[in-house]
Amino acid sequence: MRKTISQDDLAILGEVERKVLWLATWTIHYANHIRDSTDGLKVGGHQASSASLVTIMTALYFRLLRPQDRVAVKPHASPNFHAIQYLLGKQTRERLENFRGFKGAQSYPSRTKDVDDVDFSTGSVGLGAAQTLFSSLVQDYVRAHGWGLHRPDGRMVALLGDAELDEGNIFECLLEGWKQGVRNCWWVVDYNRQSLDAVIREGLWQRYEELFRNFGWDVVILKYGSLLEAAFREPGGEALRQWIDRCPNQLYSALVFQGGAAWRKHLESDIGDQDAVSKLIGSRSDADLARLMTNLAGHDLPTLVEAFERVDHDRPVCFIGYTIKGYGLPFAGHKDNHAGLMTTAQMERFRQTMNVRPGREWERFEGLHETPERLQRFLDEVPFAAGGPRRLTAPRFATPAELAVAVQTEMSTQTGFGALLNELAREPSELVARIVTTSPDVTVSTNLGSWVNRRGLFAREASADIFKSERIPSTFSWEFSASGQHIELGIAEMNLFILLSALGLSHTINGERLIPIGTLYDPFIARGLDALNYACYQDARFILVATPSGITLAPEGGAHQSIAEPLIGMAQDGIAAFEPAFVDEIAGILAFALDYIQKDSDGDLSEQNWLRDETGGSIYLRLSTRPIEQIKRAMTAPLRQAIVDGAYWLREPGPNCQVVVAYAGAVAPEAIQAVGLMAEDRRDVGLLAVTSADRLNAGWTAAMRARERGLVHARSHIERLFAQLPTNCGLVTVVDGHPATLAWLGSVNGHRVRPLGVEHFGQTGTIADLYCYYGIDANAIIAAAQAITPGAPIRHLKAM
Ligand SMILES: Cc1ncc(C[n+]2csc(CCOP(=O)(O)OP(=O)(O)O)c2C)c(N)n1
Ligand SMILES: [Mg+2]
Repeated sequence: MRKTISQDDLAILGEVERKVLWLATWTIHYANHIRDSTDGLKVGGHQASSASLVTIMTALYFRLLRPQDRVAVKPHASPNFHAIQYLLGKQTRERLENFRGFKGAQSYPSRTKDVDDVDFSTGSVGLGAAQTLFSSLVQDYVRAHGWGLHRPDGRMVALLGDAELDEGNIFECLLEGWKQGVRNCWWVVDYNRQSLDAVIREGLWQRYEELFRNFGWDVVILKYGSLLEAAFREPGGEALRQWIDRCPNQLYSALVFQGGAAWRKHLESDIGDQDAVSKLIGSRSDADLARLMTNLAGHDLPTLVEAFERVDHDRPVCFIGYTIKGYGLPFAGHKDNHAGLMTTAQMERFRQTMNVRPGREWERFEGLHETPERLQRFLDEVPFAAGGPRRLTAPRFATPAELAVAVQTEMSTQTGFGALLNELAREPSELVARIVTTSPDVTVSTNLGSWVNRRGLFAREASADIFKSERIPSTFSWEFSASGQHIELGIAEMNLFILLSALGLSHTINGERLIPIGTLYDPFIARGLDALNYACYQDARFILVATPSGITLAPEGGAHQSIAEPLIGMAQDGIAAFEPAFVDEIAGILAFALDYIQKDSDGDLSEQNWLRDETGGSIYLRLSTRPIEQIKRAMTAPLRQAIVDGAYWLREPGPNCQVVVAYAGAVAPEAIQAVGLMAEDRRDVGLLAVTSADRLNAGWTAAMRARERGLVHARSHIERLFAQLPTNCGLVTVVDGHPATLAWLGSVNGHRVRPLGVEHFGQTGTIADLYCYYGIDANAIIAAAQAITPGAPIRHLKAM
């Protein structure tokens, strides 16, 4: 084996490895057995899962990684990460003591909730790995555009559990990565052959190897440690190697758990009749034999360092590192160890083997052989920590207060969005240069075509549109270049969201801000929902445009109708959802969005900024393909503000108002029509245009909380809008989505409410057919109004 690490360095790295194992294990133990926990719930933690990655993480963090590298750490290895940062002076003892507690070190590494410079959050398995892949692509995007070239290329590294590879999004991103020419991406698989429930199938490493090679990755199998390799060179060593190679995962795990005597018994009965083997085994004590047999490469520093340092190319690499779950701990290898916690007695024994004196558990150099000075010097020189804070910043780009768009008599919100982007594409501003659009194979059908025609598709290597060079007429130019501003994805919504997550963190990861806009069909938000949630959790910033939506896409297919998405928009933390009806509204919302996504979110959200107007977030626009008659009006500043705040009166209710119709989105014509028809039979009817049920609702709940806490004058936008409504007036709400989206409006001032919306789906038909069938047409609105308000029958109800 090529020696790349001196004995001295190895010795000190070994000390650090012991320390990481101790601190991570102790952190979990402390939270469960020592810290006061009054609610009776086990704090939990995963000592076995964490221990599995200690050696690999030691080799990476204390030797291989550079400041420009970025890492997604397997969720249950979070204690290792925090321990490493503690050793490097980036994590506090208080937070470690408060592991899994309120404001303590997080159960899974968290960009937003941890303070010790987590690069990428993890938790939902599979997503962190995909994040590293897309972050490599984004790094290439940024550099290809000539930005951030003063910084060296970073490697995006994922530390994955082997069972994470069961997640479908892993395969989706591998294929996309292959298409986009991913590089500078390393995945290190913690191949402990155990998942949560049990020991995993035999021979998975071969499947993995073929899979990764198929997608153009280099694969490095790290199986045996240096002790085992040396033993294989002894007489009888080859037989030992064959025995291990044939040993089923379950048996191997069981023997790891049982220890030296069990290894001896099995080896002797299987291959002990060979003289040489018998000597090889016999010359070792039980403890030595156990140490030898568990010396897998994933626990062997020289092997790991050598393998990592040998990589001399930028192609993606998958390392499959054989490990033992719970390595170094009493439940190592036991199939039930996933959530197992060491008992106090076990911890006491472990403390003794680690040379840690009681009361000195948090001391960084306690129990190590090297002098504190030497250890400190080593830590001070760790390359990974040499770069200062890992969280970069980037200036914000000025945004226009207004966006230009030519509003036609009839337009859909989707065409309006396309027209707005087309106008933006003409602008030579720095802001527009930073816009990057992306779509999972629905670029044209979501109206991004003209933007792409002007700004081009991105690829590191240029390729021409052959249809164009062959002079075949086509509406769209499909030319790729390094300066293109659209990233075309295959049809995988998971990939869309993780790419948005990577693009939307570029300011903090690459120090170069991007303005990401992603489009997809509204129902397929559900397909990538966990990835969307993940992107929001990391505080990635992007604009999501979902179109078409609801049953309004009528003939296009019942299967594509979305019902729950407006509720997702309201409930999803970190994203402000809008459902406009008119194109001038989108112009206002988009101008707001371009600014909102650039705002800094340092610090906690307070009651005052629950709308995140100070801290910003991402944006979700739910649009439709239904052309509707546009309102000719001058956009004023107060109207624009009301649109952004979530609602405005399209028809102001009079002092004796009996009915208010509140609508959102594509059903505007039905609401307008119903209000017109009711006007003769109900007094002072009001028509409320809701542009964001999400912001309207968030403002309302925030104002209530504020008042409960003593800010008696706090008023939300919806409370101000409803302030003059008589208490006996009825409220009909209507949306092409689940009725609960607007039903809460009745609670604002205790008005009687009849929420209309869609609760079932799946029929094709014309818009009129479907609105009638599902009860969101003008007639349904009138019927609802009649049912909840006193007075004579509304004549038009019968007429319709
Ligand atoms: C999407 C998702 N589903 C389920 C879980 C619950 N879960 C956490 S870890 C785990 C299995 C871990 O196995 P592996 O990846 O091999 O990690 P190990 O602990 O063995 O290192 C599961 C099912 C999760 N975190 N995320
Ligand atoms: Mg595993």
